[in-house]
Amino acid sequence: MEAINTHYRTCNLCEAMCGLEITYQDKSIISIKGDKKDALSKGHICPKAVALQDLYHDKDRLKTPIKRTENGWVDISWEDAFDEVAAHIKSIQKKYGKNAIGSYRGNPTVHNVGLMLFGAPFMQSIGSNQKYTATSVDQLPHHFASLMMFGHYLMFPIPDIDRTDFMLIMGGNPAVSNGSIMTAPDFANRLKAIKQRGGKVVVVDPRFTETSKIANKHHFIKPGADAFLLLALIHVVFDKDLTKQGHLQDHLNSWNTIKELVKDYPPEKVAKIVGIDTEEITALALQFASAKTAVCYGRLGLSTQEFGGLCQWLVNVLNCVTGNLDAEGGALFTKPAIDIVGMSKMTGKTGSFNKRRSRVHNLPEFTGEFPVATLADEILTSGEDQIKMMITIAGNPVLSTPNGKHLEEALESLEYMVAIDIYLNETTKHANIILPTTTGLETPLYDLVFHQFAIRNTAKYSEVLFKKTDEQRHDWEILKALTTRLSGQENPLNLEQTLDYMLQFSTCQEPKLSVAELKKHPHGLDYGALKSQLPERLFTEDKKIELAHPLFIKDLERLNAKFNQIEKESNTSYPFALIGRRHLRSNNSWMHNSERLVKGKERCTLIMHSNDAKALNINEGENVTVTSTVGQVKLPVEVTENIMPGVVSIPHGWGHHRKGTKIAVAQDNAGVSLNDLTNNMQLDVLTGNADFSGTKVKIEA
Ligand SMILES: Nc1nc2c(c(=O)[nH]1)N[C@H]1C(S)=C(S)[C@@H](COP(=O)(O)OP(=O)(O)OC[C@H]3O[C@@H](n4cnc5c(=O)[nH]c(N)nc54)[C@H](O)[C@@H]3O)O[C@H]1N2
Ligand SMILES: Nc1nc2c(c(=O)[nH]1)N[C@H]1C(S)=C(S)[C@@H](COP(=O)(O)OP(=O)(O)OC[C@H]3O[C@@H](n4cnc5c(=O)[nH]c(N)nc54)[C@H](O)[C@@H]3O)O[C@H]1N2
Ligand code: SF4
Ligand SMILES: [Mo]
Repeated sequence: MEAINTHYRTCNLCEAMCGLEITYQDKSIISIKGDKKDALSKGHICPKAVALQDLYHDKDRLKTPIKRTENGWVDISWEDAFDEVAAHIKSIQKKYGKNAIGSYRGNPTVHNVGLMLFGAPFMQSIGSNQKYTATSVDQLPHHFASLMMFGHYLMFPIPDIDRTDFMLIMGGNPAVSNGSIMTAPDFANRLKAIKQRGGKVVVVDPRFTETSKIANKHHFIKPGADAFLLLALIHVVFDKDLTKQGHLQDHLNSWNTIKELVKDYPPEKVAKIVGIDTEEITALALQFASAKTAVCYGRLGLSTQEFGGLCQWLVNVLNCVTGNLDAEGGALFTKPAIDIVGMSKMTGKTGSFNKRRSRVHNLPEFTGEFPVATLADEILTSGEDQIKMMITIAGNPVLSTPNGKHLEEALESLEYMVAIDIYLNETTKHANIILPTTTGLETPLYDLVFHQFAIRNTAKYSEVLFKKTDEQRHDWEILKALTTRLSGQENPLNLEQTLDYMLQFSTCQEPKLSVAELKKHPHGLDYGALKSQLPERLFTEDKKIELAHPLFIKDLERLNAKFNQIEKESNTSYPFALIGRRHLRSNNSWMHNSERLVKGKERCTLIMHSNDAKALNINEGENVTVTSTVGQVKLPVEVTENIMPGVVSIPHGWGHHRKGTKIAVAQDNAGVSLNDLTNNMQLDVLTGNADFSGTKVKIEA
């Protein structure tokens, strides 16, 4: 027996970047606790971190490549697997053209430094423009707004939560999700601290969420109506002369255009559609604009709706016209040690929109990718550039993208599919070859992305805790091996060397950092709170913020048409609006194989308001059928007052009943998939992002 050791690392499961203190002996974990000395998280963790050990010990996890044959899955050596995959990519491209290879990269990609650094060259070596990621079922509207307003798709304004006096949270539930596009571990206590220093927290959400419970005030809102509310809030700010330009006054384009545009949206006009009284909307705007500092934070529920692009634009506009953009206590831009945004000054990669359109549904490209809404049809529709082979990397789109059943059908029709993943699950079971990777405790970590979205500038490198076995491969090793075979050139650098290169290349920290230096600081390095950086940081040509890009102005026509349509509409065949929800012990679709996390009360339930339940004669715990235009599921009901009447909620990421997977615990706790009800053709036409907030459904006992 070895002695008991302590290891410090960052949790890779969500965006909060919590520091962990792990005690272990040999290959057994004794405890996983929050690292009190961590530069950012100061000891906070959630139950998922403890389950990192389950992931490490999970018997269902794949460790070596498997290949599908007529007699089922068989083992295959790494070298044979790499050769076979590369040969298929080449032969399919020879037969059908470069674009016949489609790819989908999922959420854990951004939590995995190996996938981040070796993914781009791999994609380049394939050279197909049929690229898809989870971005278009998530934060695409944020990128869109940043590109149009600040000239860079990654320039996200981050709420200065620790110094603000007023926080308006729309479409986010950070008390459960632990925050997103805002790395702020221990969100709940940071919100409580706002109240303790005399400030205010207001939540706008169709559900009275866990975050709402902490807030001073919660407003129910009808799903999809946020753009109207934001326009009305900005209307009041202008109408009552509460605008503030501050240090940005010479750097704002289209101020008068915004002022004119919002005249059309007084609170009394939108109140009914939004579901919030005129007086309440006006009061909210007045409180926001007159607070010493304030910040509006709009997250997933605002992005994944019909007007996601407009919403994220208007959130930025509200912050800007009240003097809270690039200002302490408002929303600030970051400058991390590896500054991907800053590096674009040299690489020129600032994002792109509409450089080409997708083949089947004519949807716009964004920064090299197409909306995943169209993926299934790009596989199923014949013609030039039809996808014949798919590569999925760290993604489970069968459960995580709208109309999953349609995608299942598409994946089955492929000539060939490869999955780089840790499980044989709902998506990877369609592959011909699965290339399994190390994960969690077996991998090193430097959060390239989440340092860029964090409320403080910090830097931290986590070393491997448990060395992988000789037969395992890291994600980056797999990508590198395939890239070499495709390009004919071997990249001489390994992961650590590549990271070192980036630390040297990045411009911010003096003296320059290195991996060796970071290793000396296992709790991370703190470079302090965010600071004002505008106008210097802007990537727009004229170094000004574009407050009213023509694309947004044009999209208001679509919003206005919606206004007139809702006025007339009475959709009786599908009377309920379906929204999603997250749970502290889930992580999208893939942590349900941990007994520790799934045990206890069933969580894949339909939440429904008691008045609605009564009207339909439905009792707590009863099974109901939920039907949308694309599918049907059956699940138990939870009756509550904590959701807006007319709105129902099902968590996403479940539906593990599908046959042919190897995730036994998840299968025993299968639930149903929300995305068997959502419609892939329901999207934000402006950005191409999926719209699954407010899917129309009917409910039967
Ligand atoms: N209706 C509805 N749909 C949603 C959402 C919603 O709120 N409602 N949320 C959306 C959001 S925000 C997101 S981000 C997407 C997520 O969409 P996806 O990324 O497609 O789905 P995940 O469930 O995160 O699947 C992650 C996959 O990566 C694998 N994996 C885990 N760790 C590693 C690793 O280290 N290496 C490799 N190679 N593989 C790994 C897992 O086994 C799993 O197959 O879902 C979206 N879908
Ligand atoms: N425990 C846990 N943590 C996670 C994840 C997880 O699966 N589990 N996933 C991670 C990922 S990938 C992401 S992107 C983040 C997401 O983090 P958040 O953005 O906090 O996402 P959600 O918790 O889904 O919160 C979205 C909220 O929007 C509300 N909503 C739905 N429709 C509307 C609408 O039309 N208007 C308004 N105003 N609100 C609406 C929902 O009721 C919900 O409360 O969480 C991350 N953290
Ligand atoms: S909040 Fe996120 S980063 Fe922190 S321990 Fe939980 S899953 Fe890990
Ligand atoms: Mo996400």
